[in-house]
Order: sequence, then structure tokens, then C-alpha cells
Amino acid sequence: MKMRVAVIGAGPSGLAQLRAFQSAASKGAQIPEVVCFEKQADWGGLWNYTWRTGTDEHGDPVHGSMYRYLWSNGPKECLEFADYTFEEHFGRPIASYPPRAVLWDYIKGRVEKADVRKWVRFNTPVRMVTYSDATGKFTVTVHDRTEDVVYSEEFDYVVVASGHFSTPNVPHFEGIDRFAGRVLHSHDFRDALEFKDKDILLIGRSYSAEDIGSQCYKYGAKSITNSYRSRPMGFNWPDNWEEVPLLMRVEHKTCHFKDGTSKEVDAIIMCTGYLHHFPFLSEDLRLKTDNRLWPLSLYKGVVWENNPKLFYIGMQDQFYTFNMFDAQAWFARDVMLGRVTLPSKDEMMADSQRWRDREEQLQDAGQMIWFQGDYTQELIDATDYPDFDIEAVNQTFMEWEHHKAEDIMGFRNNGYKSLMTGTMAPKHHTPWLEALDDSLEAYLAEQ
Ligand code: FAD
Ligand code: NA7
Repeated sequence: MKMRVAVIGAGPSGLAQLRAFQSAASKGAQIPEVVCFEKQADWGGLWNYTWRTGTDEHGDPVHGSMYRYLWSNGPKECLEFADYTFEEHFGRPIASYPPRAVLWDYIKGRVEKADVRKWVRFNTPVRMVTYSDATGKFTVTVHDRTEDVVYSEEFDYVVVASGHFSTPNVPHFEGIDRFAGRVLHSHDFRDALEFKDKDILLIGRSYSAEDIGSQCYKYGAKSITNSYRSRPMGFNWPDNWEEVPLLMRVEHKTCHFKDGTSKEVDAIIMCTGYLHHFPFLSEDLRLKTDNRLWPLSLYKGVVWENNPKLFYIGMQDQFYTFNMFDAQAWFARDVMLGRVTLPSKDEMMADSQRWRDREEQLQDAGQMIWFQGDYTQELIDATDYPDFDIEAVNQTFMEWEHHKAEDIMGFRNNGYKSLMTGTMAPKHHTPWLEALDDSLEAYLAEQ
């Protein structure tokens, strides 16, 4: 029987895996049968916006964590696919910080061109994956939600591409159970207009806190208070935005912070990150990690060292995204096709430990960017994924960091050069703070 590969998830990581196999086939390689299971009705992962929160139309947890008016939080030039450029997709250069719908369109364009939709079984969450030493195969049990049938199939390889920004990490704070306002996690945030004219408290100091706060500011929140555990973000915030130490307790609508100050707020939004959550994997296959640049147990960040027929794509914390997922997917593919030979388990673990040792020494964003750039380069060198100028991508990330430090509400007005085509991005027609319509049509309109 033909070799079979199961891919779990049709977000950017899973789609990278499909494209990797299709690319090999288009160059004449014999490829295995690839079956991708996707719990949502369409592909694109987080970029496929849902208005729903809580449970989906079938009663499963909603995957989506993205919200209305979300614009890319980094330059598109840093995530551009090396084998499918923005210019190829849109037929002309576009500005550097597209809204969600524009990036979703771009992601879809490549896989539509590759004609791999037929490999995806939609509305089909994976319920369980087990491995049998006796048969050397995985049994993948899924729930076809359209027909409401649970069934199992056997596979030679499994690729986990289910994402890790979907299951919220929700801490408890004293008195929050009696807070006289709305409490939610960033996973359930959908529309900043809900917080117009409100005093809001954000807990956390990372991307979600920064961006949800900026959204709320843009759409008219009265004040934004940002409570941090470790240290403030330190940007040059607008006048109605302040950063305070960690929330200690809540009394009615008053929040008390570690430095003894307090503030009355209407809503608390926990921007406290996400859990790597794989309820569908048996214990021997399950990655356990916090959100970091180098989770252990994955050789080259991809191959499950305890059973190298299992792969994980996109499990790291991310500066690099789409093109790093590609590099990982091409690597996983080449292991499966026998083009890359894996060393012994001890050697794989020693290699991972070297990356972890370096990760633990990283001091600042610049070092983290180069770390992930070096990692991506190493993977690209091992496969036929088109080489691109990683050093220049790193430099673009640094420009982005500087632009944020200069003007946190205006950094999205900058443009950068494509590292794939060499074209400079045009300036967007409307400054981000004034651009209230985030539709693809509005973004691409010439003005
Ligand atoms: P996901 O996009 O999460 O896709 C995983 C897929 O797996 C989903 O389609 C899901 O339905 C499916 N799935 C999950 N469980 C199962 C199951 N049991 N069975 C079947 N299918 C399953 N990155 C950027 O580059 N730029 C940004 O501006 C940016 N903004 C972001 C904003 C937010 C709010 C968040 C949360 C993330 C953002 N990211 C951004 C990072 C994001 O992680 C990546 O861009 C990308 O979506 C990751 O792709 P993925 O395929 O690994 O995961
Ligand atoms: P991140 O980047 O994982 O950050 C999580 C934040 O939550 C971080 O600032 C943490 O503080 C904070 N945190 C976690 N637990 C707590 C508790 N118990 N109390 C206070 N603060 C806490 O998640 P994000 O959602 O911001 O970003 C995820 C992705 O979404 C990212 O890729 C973006 O592109 C969008 P710390 O920094 O450790 O002090």
C-alpha cells in the first residue's frame, strides 16, 4: 500500500506541508498520499476569522483568536513565501502591514495555485492519535462533523500543525470572581468597538496586550491600563495609556496593583498567552512546552525525537512565521521522502540541547531574531526550499523594532523592501490610526 501521511491542521503550518509535498511532486518525485484533517470549515488557520467565541457550530472549542480590524503586527516582507511572492499574488506591490483579510487571501492564493484543497478533509477534528510498535503505524481517529461519524485510519507519518495560540492561559486574581464588569481572555476578543468610551485593564506585556490595547485606543476606549508581571513594554504610549505593575486583587470595579496604586475599570482583558494543548495525542507523542523559541524534544525544531515518524510544525514562539513554517515543512517532507537521514536519538538530543543552550543566553530582541534567522537558514540549507536573504530579513525585523520604539501608533505607516523581489513597498494610502475599514477592498483600493 502507498505510504500515507496525516497532516493535522490546515493553517499556515499545515498548508506549508501540503505545498512542500506538491512542490516535490511537480518536480517529478513520487510522493505519499497526504490527508489533511481540518476542524474548521475552511483553511487558513487563525487567519480564517470567526465571529464565534466559546464553542463552534459543532460544540468543539473555537480555534480562532483573531479579531476584527487586526493588521499584521510585523512587516509582510519578513513572512513572504520564497516560492510565491506578494507581487505574484496581487499583481503589483502592496504596502507592508496588511490587514488580516489581505494576508488570508495571500495564504490561500499559493495553495489554490498548488491545487491541494482536494487533500483536505474539512469539518474534521482529530480526536486521537496513537502509535503501534507492532505495526509501525499511527492510528488517527477523527470526527467527521458533516456526517457526524467518528472513524479511524492508519498512517505511516503524522504531522502536527494545529497551532499553539488557541487555548487560553487564564490566571486567577483575588476578587476577580466578583468583578462588576466584563472579564475575557484575548482569545475571545473580537471587536474593539465593544470597549469604546470604556476604561479597560489589560494584563500581560506581549503582542496581544500591545495590539489589543492599540486597537481599543484606535476605536475610542476612554483609557487603557496595562498591568505587567515582569516589566513594562516601555513604548511611547498615548496620554490615556499607562503601564502599572501586576494586578493583586479586585474589589467591585477597582483593581489594586503591586505598587499600591489602583484604578476603576469597566473591563479586564487577560492578554496572558496560550497553552500548547494537544488533547488528541497519546502521552508518548505529546509535546509539552511553554511558549519559547526552542522547545526541547524536537530535532531541528521539527522531528519528535522519541518517534521520528512524528513531526511538529510551527511550535516555536515566533518572529519568523510563514517562511519558517515552509522551511520546517520542507525539512519534514525530506525526512519522510528519505532525502534527509536522521542521526541517532542521542545525536538529535545533543543538537537540540545546543540550540537550547544558545536560546537561554539570548538577551534582547535582536539576538532572538538572529537566533530564529540562523535556525531558519539551517533548515533551508538542508532542502530545495528557495534560498532567500535571511540576513536582510533579520535587518528588516530590526527596522520594525526601531519603528515601534519611535512611534508605536504609527509604525505600520512604514514600508520595507521585499527580500524576494527587491521591490520597495509603496506607502499605504491611509495612516493606520485613521484606517478604520480593514477590508481587503479598502486596503487594495488606489487613492
Ligand atoms: P494556526 O493558524 O493556529 O492553524 C492551526 C490549524 O489547525 C487551524 O486551522 C485549526 O482549526 C486546526 N486544528 C487545531 N486542532 C485541530 C484538530 N484537533 N483537528 C484538526 N484540525 C485542528 N503571525 C504573523 O506572522 N503576523 C501577525 O500579524 C500575526 N498576528 C497574530 C495575531 C494573533 C491574535 C495570533 C493569535 C497570532 C498571530 N500570528 C501572527 C501568529 C500565528 O501563529 C501565525 O501567523 C500562524 O497563524 C500560525 O499558523 P499555524 O498553522 O501554526 O497555526
Ligand atoms: P505571549 O507572547 O506568550 O505573552 C504572554 C504574556 O502573558 C506575557 O507578557 C506574560 O508575561 C503574560 N502572562 C502570562 N501569565 C501571566 C500571569 N499569570 N500574570 C500576568 N501576566 C502573565 O502571548 P500573546 O498572546 O501576547 O502573543 C501570542 C501571539 O499572538 C503572538 O505570536 C502574536 O503575534 C499574537 P511576562 O512577559 O512573562 O511577564
